Amino acid sequence: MTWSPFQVSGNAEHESRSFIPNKRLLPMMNKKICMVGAFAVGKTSLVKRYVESLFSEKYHTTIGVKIDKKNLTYQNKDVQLMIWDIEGVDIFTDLKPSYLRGASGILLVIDGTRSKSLETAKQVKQLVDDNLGKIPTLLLINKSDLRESWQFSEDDTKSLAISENNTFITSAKTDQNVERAFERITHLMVED
Ligand SMILES: Nc1nc2c(ncn2[C@@H]2O[C@H](COP(=O)(O)OP(=O)(O)OP(=O)(O)O)[C@@H](O)[C@H]2O)c(=O)[nH]1
Ligand SMILES: [Mg+2]
Repeated sequence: MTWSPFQVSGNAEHESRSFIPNKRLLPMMNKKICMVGAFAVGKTSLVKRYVESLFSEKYHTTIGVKIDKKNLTYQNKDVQLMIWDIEGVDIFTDLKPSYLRGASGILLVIDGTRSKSLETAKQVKQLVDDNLGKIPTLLLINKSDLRESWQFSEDDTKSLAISENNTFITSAKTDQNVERAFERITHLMVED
């Protein structure tokens, strides 16, 4: 078994039932993560996979924002992730800067099967940079299970200026790299 600094302890609701006040020496850290990108790239599916270990082929577009919580322990620090799953950008919907307020980390999601989602990601990244400055940001190239239908290569994503260390090829369907991506953003946010 490989060593990991993480211990995942389920979602906040489950955690609160077994909470023992005296056990905690340090206050819990709260970190807000925003899932952003074009519509239908898989933002909701990635959160559902990470928080509930579930996947569905059905598409229910997100209206506004949905917030999920996940508790974990990172290097003996209790961390509560507040995951803001924000409605996708399309011709009718821009990313609302107010949703970004207070974020400590960004997961920018694109869909490998739709090159338009990369174009949208460039605009979204610009808006995030303008509003939040430099904060930990990962690029998730999602739907790796459909790789034969991908419309662009990893090289094409270089214009987003997100390093290789912070780029993950994911699949909410097969669970590829989903946990690793959330662990990486947690590491960056806690060490920040
Ligand atoms: N094959 C495959 N399908 C996926 C994957 N992730 C999401 N999907 C599908 O893509 C569609 C859209 O997924 P959502 O998670 O709702 O996408 P979203 O980005 O939250 O969409 P909006 O809320 O409209 O912005 C759904 O039909 C999902 O089942 C994946 O990794 N692989
Ligand atoms: Mg959604």
